Amino acid sequence: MAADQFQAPDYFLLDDLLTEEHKLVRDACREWVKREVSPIIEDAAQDAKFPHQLLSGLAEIGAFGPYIPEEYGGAGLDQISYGLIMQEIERGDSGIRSTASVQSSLVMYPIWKYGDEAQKNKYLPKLASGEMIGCFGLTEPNHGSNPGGMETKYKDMGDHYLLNGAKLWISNSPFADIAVVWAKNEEGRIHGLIVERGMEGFSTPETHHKWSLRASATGELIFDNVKIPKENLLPNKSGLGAPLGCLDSARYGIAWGAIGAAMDCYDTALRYAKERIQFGKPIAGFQLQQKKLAEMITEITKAQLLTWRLGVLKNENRASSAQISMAKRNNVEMALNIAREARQILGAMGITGDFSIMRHMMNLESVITYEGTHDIHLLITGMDITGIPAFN
Ligand code: TGC
Ligand code: FAD
Repeated sequence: MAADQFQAPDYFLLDDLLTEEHKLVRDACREWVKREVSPIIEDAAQDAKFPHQLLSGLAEIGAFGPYIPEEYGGAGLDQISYGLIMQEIERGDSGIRSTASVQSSLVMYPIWKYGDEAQKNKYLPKLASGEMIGCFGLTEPNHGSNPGGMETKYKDMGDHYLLNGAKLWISNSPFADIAVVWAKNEEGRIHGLIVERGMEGFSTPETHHKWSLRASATGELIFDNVKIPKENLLPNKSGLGAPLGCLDSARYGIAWGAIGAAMDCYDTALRYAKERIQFGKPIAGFQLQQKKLAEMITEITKAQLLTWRLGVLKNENRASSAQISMAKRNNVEMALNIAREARQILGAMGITGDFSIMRHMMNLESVITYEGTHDIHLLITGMDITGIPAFN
């Protein structure tokens, strides 16, 4: 793959809206992605291998628990810094951003928000340093968009719980040290449980042959009479709102991340269009190509503004779940459309691994499905504005 020449578009001078700290955090991540991710990511994706060597670097740039308080090992940053970190990592690859999203928002967040002091002290510092990697088990073979119907269940056996069931499509599961798993108790109430690798009856087979997120490891979580110590139940929140609350945080990060993938596709296509000569002049000089590029930068700019405003609201604890859904849905579709158009600007070269565009495009086919499908986020907006749920 050619050297990473990425130059971030900032058409409306949005850097003026960022603090010095935001820019420092963002620039450090940007440099790290150029140095550590770009040179190896194409091979990792082609080989369908998660690049484990990136884990310590992700921890060093603060990508594991950016907004978790420093007393628990997190970086203690605000929500805009968190977003910018996700943007920069996904500029490199959505699969690497997935690992950071899951660790921060789907593993550290529920332990921080719903766990007790002993659980926070036991797990959060190790998760922040990357010494421990986590995954999040909500989706099941028969329950994707409707997690409330989950069949995974646990029984109170007096001195421990007994967990049975299965989760599917779980990012990081094949190598995670712990899993935050959502299961129903005997009354049908959903609770979170921390399941540790090595517990008898717990296995994590990998899902192979993906055309998308190939540099991310995806797998199952299988629980066959797994004995869970009682102290591993997250005590401070139950019900479907508990896992959905974690998803709000992860979906927010994805809204930023998708901008990173879009910026990379736009920047690559713009550079290529200026260099590629056909009919005696750069293809960037043809109106059809300019239309594509002009529409891309317009859509990126709109997404940047929407997402920055969402970050401000999030910092003030005023961002609603429906606003987060709108941003996730808009930005992922925007990025996928830009990836498809950018791919065409590169002609045949666009289908090769010499450029990042096709990898982003295939990755985004997962991003538009996970953390709530494109349809589900539209229905969340529909419910919010009409007051009528149309899910069933
Ligand atoms: P509903 O009756 O609407 O709600 C049940 C309870 O949850 C509350 N709630 C929320 N709380 C916090 N945040 C949200 N976003 C919330 N949405 C709803 C709600 O107030 C209610 O609370 P309570 O106290 O009244 O019980 O639930 P429903 O069953 O009708 O479903 C609604 C729906 C469809 C929106 C929801 O199920 C949904 O979002 N489905 C999509 C599932 C999904 O996103 N799964 C993602 C799995 S994790 C993943 O994909 C990780 S990918 C990681 C990576 O690699 O980056
Ligand atoms: P389904 O729910 O079966 O949906 C199929 C289609 O029907 C979709 O187009 C959907 O929009 C549509 N549909 C469903 N319900 C409705 C409705 N009411 N109205 C209109 N249309 C509807 N999950 C985890 O728990 N943890 C993870 O770490 C994780 N990582 C993932 C990684 C990857 C690479 C992928 C691809 C998925 C991951 N997921 C994870 C699962 C993901 O969250 C689910 O795939 C997603 O929620 C959709 O569920 P489903 O695939 O079962 O689709």
